[in-house]
Amino acid sequence: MKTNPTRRELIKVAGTAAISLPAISFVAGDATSTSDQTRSQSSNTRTFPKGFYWGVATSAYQIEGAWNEDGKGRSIWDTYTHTPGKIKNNDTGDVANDHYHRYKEDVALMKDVGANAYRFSIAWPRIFPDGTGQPNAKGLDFYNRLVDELVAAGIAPFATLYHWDLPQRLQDKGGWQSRETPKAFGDYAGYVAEKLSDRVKHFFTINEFHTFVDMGYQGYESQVGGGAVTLEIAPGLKLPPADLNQVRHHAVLGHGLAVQAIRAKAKQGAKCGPAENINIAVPLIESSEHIKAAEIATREANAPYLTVILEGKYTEAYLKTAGKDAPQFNDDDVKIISAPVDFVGINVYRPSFYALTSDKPGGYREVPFSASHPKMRSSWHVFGPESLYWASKFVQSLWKAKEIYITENGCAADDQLTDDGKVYDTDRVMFLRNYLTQLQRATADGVPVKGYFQWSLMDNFEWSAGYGNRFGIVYVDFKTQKRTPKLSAQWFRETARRNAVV
Ligand code: GBH
Repeated sequence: MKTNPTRRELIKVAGTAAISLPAISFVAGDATSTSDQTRSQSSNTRTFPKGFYWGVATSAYQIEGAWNEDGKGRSIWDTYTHTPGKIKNNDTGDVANDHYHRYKEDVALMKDVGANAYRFSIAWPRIFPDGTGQPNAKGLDFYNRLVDELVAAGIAPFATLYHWDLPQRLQDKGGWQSRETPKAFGDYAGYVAEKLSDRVKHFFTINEFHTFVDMGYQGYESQVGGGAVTLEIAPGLKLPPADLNQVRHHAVLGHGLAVQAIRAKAKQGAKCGPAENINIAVPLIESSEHIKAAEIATREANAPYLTVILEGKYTEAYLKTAGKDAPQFNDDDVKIISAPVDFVGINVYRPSFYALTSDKPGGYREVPFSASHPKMRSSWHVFGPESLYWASKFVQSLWKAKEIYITENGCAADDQLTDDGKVYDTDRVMFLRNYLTQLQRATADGVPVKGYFQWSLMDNFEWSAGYGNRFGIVYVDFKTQKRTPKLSAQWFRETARRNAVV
């Protein structure tokens, strides 16, 4: 193992420090100008593979605003947030970060924080105001301008086609309960891929099947230390189990139809895959039998989503447990659902549960979180950095993914602007360092993780929590729209620049 940097490396480091960088600096002389002697020796071994993407992520409804401009149709989130009592403080995304008008400033911010990739989502009702039918040229123009700006800045655009803002017109016709919605989604996906794939080479179909279906169509109980919290999002329905399972089926069918349409319409070289908040069972004890138990548990915990997408069949246990409530489907459906993908995107925030072996059928048991298990700011946000290691590892071991992207990871914090105009989010820095250490461990094991997207570039509309839960590495004053990079932005930039955990 190398302990001292070579002269060449020192020159390289000095060289990078000399490039004039924007003003995110909290301490006089940051790590680059400190003598390398004082750097942790292990930092030499904490590097990521060459060509790794260091990205930041956002989604359309959470940042764009301009909810009724340039011919955009209504989405279910416009309806939901305009219904009093649904969102904390009755906040809405009507203006949000005003990104629709400030996208140039925001692309410059991405550059400031050292990102070389950006994951954003496209608002379906901007492109097809009614969900289907005539496209709205002005809606597409916005994404053309954004993509051009990114390319000019040397930032790779990664586009998500569905981040929950379903056209209200489709919801009126049954939304994801109807088989027409996955079809309409496929058509929309093909249209966007055709128009943007000369510049956008990575498309994610659907963001978080598990979240938008289970929280949107039934309400979801999330296990945390000492109990559970109930989570709900638009359209805020409470369907019985059979109907819920049918919605789940339509969601993965929509993904499959989108994959087919992208393959048919996109320029050569465009790649696609899902972006799922994988349910992740973490082995409480890292010995082979408990690891095996957690792997089995992870496969079952994702049965209606990633497992059927990547295996082409529902697991026996899922169908057996669902019984008469199992989804209605035919063989063609599962072929479409499991159309080969180029990569698997996973959003990882926490362990779903810890697992141990068991003699009971199935071979694993879930261990509840202790009442004092540490949490981040969000009610559901159990702290568990190893989840990032095991999520990546199991996606490879279970499904032999060729490429994996961490499409989201991050945390909310009680960020305060201090008198000196800065935000010292030490908890977020702690969170990121611990999670990324576990991701580096996965890449060192040979797991093909190609990139990491920090959620989020900047504070934004955090769904039911409104603007209270700040997830950004850039602070946003929602009265003035002023953006201020936090301490974590400086940390992220340093990590991206070194391609190593710092
Ligand atoms: C993501 O959602 C979203 O993609 C993004 O828009 C959002 O802003 C961000 O994360 C931060 O919340 O019992 O383990 O299933 C993540 C939302 C996913 C929250 C699932 C609660 C339930 C915890 N969540 N989760 S679990």
